[in-house]
Amino acid sequence: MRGLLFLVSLGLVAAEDGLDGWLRYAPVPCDKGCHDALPSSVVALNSTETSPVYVAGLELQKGLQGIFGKWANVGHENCGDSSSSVVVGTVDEYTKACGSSTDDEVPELEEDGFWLSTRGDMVRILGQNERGALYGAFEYLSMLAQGNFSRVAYATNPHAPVRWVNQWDNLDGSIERGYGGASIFFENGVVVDDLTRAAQYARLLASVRVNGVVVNNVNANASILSPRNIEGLGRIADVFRPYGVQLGVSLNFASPMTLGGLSTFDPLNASVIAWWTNITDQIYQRIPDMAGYLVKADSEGQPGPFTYNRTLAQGANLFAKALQPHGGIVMFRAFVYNQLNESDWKADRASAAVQFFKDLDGQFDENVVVQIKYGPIDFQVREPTSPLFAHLQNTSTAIELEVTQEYLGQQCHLVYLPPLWKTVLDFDLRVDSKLSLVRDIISGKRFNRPLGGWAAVVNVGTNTTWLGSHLAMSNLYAYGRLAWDPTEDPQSMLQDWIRLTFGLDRSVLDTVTQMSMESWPAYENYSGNLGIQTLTDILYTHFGPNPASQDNNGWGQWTRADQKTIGMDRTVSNGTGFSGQYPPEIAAMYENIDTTPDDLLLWFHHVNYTHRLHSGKTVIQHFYDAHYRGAETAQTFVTMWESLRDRIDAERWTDVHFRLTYQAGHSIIWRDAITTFYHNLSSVPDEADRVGNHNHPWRIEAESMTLTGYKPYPITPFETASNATAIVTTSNSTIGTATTRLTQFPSGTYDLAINYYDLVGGRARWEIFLNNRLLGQWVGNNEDRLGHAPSVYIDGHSATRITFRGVHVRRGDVLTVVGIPDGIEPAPVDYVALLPEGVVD
Ligand code: GCW
Repeated sequence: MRGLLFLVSLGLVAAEDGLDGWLRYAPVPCDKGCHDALPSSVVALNSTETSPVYVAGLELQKGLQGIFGKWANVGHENCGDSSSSVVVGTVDEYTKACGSSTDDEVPELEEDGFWLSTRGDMVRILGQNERGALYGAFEYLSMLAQGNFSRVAYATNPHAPVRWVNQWDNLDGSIERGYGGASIFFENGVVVDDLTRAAQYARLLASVRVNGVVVNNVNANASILSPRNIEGLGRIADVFRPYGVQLGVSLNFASPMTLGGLSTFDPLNASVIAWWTNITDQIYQRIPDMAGYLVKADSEGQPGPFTYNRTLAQGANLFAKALQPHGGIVMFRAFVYNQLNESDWKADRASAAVQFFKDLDGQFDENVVVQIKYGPIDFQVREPTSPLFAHLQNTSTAIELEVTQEYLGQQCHLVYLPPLWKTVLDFDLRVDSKLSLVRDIISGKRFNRPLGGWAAVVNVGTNTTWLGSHLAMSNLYAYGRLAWDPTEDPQSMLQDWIRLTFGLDRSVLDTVTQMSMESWPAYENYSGNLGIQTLTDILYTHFGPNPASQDNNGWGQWTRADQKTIGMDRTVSNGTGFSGQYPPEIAAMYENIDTTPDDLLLWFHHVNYTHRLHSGKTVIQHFYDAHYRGAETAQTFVTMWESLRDRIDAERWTDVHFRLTYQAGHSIIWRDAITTFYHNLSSVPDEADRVGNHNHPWRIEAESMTLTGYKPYPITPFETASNATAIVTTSNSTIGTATTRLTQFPSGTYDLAINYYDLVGGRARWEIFLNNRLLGQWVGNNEDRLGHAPSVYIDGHSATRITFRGVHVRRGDVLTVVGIPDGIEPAPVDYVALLPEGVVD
């Protein structure tokens, strides 16, 4: 019985459903010597249960128990036993309780900073404030959980004061661009009763030193400020507070009118000012430590000061003044742009942020932070650094990143993001010809600003994996780490995360490292290359391929691709002039095609498909090759993961395996769609003869099979089906059969891949037979398992692949696919591929 209890307490029998993220405290080998050296008691120098120091004490207890099976009592009264205790508290609390000054040991700490010492008898974790002490406790536990027993003594301080996350949660419980289930905060217009998940989220965030969460969507509903919802927000803040996490609120600019019943929301109107002052005071009455507001104004249909011919600065300062007495800040989004006309060669959405904000520099109140997306358009797979960072020298700024993979595979593709983020954070804008790294601008260092920092759109949901995918959590983890110290190395942060998430096994470490580090380049390769942007459907889901959707609309995410040429001319000399928004050295680099790096060529220049890159390849051949290479890399993720089968618990292994298999299939859909599209448009042949001419010797097009109850169906966009055609059942209640005799394939063992479409609005079934023997069957239920934005169409979002491995086939065997439609899903099939081992079709 004791043994069982011990196992339970170790967490060995706990479900590995992802809920604890990287805070699992899984057992680590520790011999007797190691065990004896561990602290046997914890002293948390604050006895108030809601204080972060108290929480740190409990966390240390839980960690020691989980990692080593060692029970440590937590005391609060005195300085503890000088030997074998771990003491956690603020520097002040420590000095008081322990009667000793820390002056000669602990350097001056900045807000939220901490000092950790495992030297000497006692482990000491001292924060500049309570939050810092909690961060230190998590740091110590992270070392132990990774089997790191080294003796250390160091102080660490944050890169910037603002280290927030944004949630785009709607009050009805849905989440805009969220792929991990429903909101953990809201439901039916109000805050949920049970805030357990909110507290668990705060715990995860605190462990990576995130100090603020804006809980509702920037496309804000004014009723977030109803009395009932203010009370609800108060309850959320109450569960955040013990973790040192502050709550922020997104506002709807028109609230005084829509919620308050005023006849105006003019930011200079006295009644409007009074309304905001009053509501802000009410919030602070309930939430004295509220972090502040986040505002999206005059953007994508959101109301703002332009309605009254007021400036964005006047709009921002309205909130700044209401918050100022309470110490709150306004995060004011720079994502402001208008719809444009593509027939205007000089029109450019990328120029909008600088155009709107440049002249406002210096007009924002001191507690305003302008929150700037990393690139000038919108979270694409590659963008140049937003030039706005160079223009706001008398305004505090923050960078906005996306942990949620809106344009990057929506957590159904593995994409480890820090290497992408680093392209911007480490970018030197050369303001006044001086070193001007973006990371030094947002920290306030470069322009001597008192505020600044970080925001990441995260969008966790009720799924136990938080983001919808276990592997995607490395992005949340690394975001927090980078916001604390942007000089951290993406790979070493990743490896900490791997050890904490999957344990210390060397092959797990090496394999997940390799997959993750290869994942962003692979995704860029099979989505959009050379700075052309993610070639996804921008009008609908932002998920699967649809390059044509970029152009011929007002959204300004144009490629300007025609039969001969592609790319946006953003030069000053002949284009939109966007390159001239950078400081001179950078502007000159991008203005000149010879000095523009290949990976941003099509962002800045409009060229022939046959233009030669620095690499020596033509643009179009680069497209072809990159897409084949990217999809090939994605296939290897599956085999790499399979090598870890016995090294990872079945629950997480199976879940991740399903997603990686899906990604491998979808990467081929991406590859084929994009290469086919540009081959069709440009008519430039692929030097390797893969693209066009339906050159897929291992495929059998479904429409070429003998069909009963199935009919050929042309697909839009055409490039999202092999040969532009799939088959669908002749009605929603007719069972379809597609049959073929395998005369063209030599006898042997094959992987049998079937490309089909899985729409929302139905769970069709498919069965596959070889000579009347059932080989396999599946259900079109990805909508229950994947979480990406769904599609009701047969297109690049719903296109998917299933593979049956190791199928023995003799020449002349008969292959039959049976499709049983359901709802609106007419059991669509694109093609079947018989793949000899190692062949990617
Ligand atoms: O990228 C776009 C998203 C919108 C989002 C907007 C924004 C919240 O597609 O869903 O709206 O950006 O950042 O405001």
